[in-house]
Parts: sequence; C-alpha cells; structure tokens
Amino acid sequence: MLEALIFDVDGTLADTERDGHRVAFNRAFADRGLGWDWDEALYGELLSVTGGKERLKHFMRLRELEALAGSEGLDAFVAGLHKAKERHYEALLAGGGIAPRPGVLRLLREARESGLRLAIATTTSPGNVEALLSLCFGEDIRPWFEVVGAGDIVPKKKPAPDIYTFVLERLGVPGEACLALEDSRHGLRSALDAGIETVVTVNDYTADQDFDGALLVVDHLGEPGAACTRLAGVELPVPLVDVELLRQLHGRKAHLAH
Ligand code: XBP
Ligand code: MG
Repeated sequence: MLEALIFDVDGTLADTERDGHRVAFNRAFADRGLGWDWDEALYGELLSVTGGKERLKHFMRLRELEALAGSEGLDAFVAGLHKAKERHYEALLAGGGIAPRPGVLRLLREARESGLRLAIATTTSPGNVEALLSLCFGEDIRPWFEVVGAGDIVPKKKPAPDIYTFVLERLGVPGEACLALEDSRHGLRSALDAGIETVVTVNDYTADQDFDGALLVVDHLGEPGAACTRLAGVELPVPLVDVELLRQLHGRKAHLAH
C-alpha cells in the first residue's frame, strides 16, 4: 500500500535552477569580482554535477581556476563562495522570484487530505529547503513534511541512493511503500536505486534526459484548467497527476513500457 510521497526539491517543486540557484551563483561571483558568468546554457551543462559546492569545484577544475583559491585552499574557497550564494538564493526567494510548479501545491494538499505522509529528498542545503517551503507557497508548508533529507547529511549526493535511503530510514517505511517525484535523470537513479518507484516531471533542463525505469513522465503535474502532457508511461485518465493516479501506478509495481 502507498504510504508516503517523497519529493525532490530543485526542478520538481519549483524551477529553482535557472532562475534561482544560477542567478544566486552569479551574484556571489560578482560580489567577489570573479568575472564568471554562468549563462543558462553553461548552467545546463554544469547540472551534470549535483550539489552546489561540487558544481563549483567541477567548474574551477574544468577551467583550471583552482589557483584562485590561493592559500585558503580549494575547499575553503568554495565553501565561502557557496555560503554567499546561499544568502543570495534566500534573498531571491524572499523577493518572490520563484513560484511553485503547476500542480505541486494541489498534489501536496490532496496527499495530506488522503492521509499520505510527505517527505523531501534533495541535494540542496537544508536552509535552502526551509526558505523555499516557507516563502514560496503562499503559506508555510514546511510542517507538512515529516522528514527533510537535504544536502551534506549523507556522504554521497544524487545519483547515489543515499539521500532516499536516509529518508526511508527516518520515515520507518520500506521503499515499496513510497513513490518519489523527481525532475532529473540523476534524481530518478537515486530513487530507483533506493528501491522507490518514481514519477518524473521534466523541466527545460531535463526534458531530453533518459527516464527509462520511471513509472510515468509528464511535462508538469497539471492543474484543473492547465492540462499536463504525458511524455512516457500510462495513459492519463485525467490530464493531471492526482493521488488516485499515484495509488493506481503504485499498485502496478511494474515499470511501464514507454
Ligand atoms: C539539485 C542540485 C542542487 C542545486 C544547488 O539537485 O543539484 O545542487 O543546484 O543547491 P536535486 P546547493 O534536485 O536532484 O536535489 O547549492 O545548495 O547545493
Ligand atoms: Mg531535481
């Protein structure tokens, strides 16, 4: 029986990557006069590395910029820059710069009403999650989530399964009793390798990725009056992803032909 929904954050709850994290990174770079600009296309490439600090290090190695860290060392340099980025990110959220994706709030409400437990499994830092949940949904929805697994709490970030395994342990339920909602190939792999069937809602950065193994792939979760489109998986009885559909999908316990 389906007991819990576990949501990814970035790209799933809101389009935080292009308009949030990317912009915040660039503001932190500008503060330090680094002259780096992560445009939308470059950021899309850098998303192959999950985790902001890991992404920064990857970029510096790629462009042979490590020497800029100086005597401070690369880890400390990146940690400082990332802290500054976090402040910019939270300011962006506080300024109303990021809205939830279609259908997210509706599905969360329905899930609560139907007695499903809710949790978060994400790569981004706990502070960023708190800020998003408390500032961007019109009401503070942080208390809706029983478990928030975020950031450096596990040694290996997505696509490793660690963050989902952590959340399952905290919830005290097996993977088979849950469904994950993800937006990326890395997230899908992480959930599947933790034994959790997954529904994918793509965004501009992830639409062309390989989602083999997902139960269902849609362009967004859909709202009454704003139909979603099925990209792979079962035919949708109604043009939105609701709790009834999730329960049906979960009951099948089998990957669907795409
Ligand atoms: C999200 C990420 C995060 C954000 C930045 O992946 O990779 O790194 O881009 O967050 P997912 P931080 O949606 O799969 O969890 O800078 O706080 O790491
Ligand atoms: Mg994501």
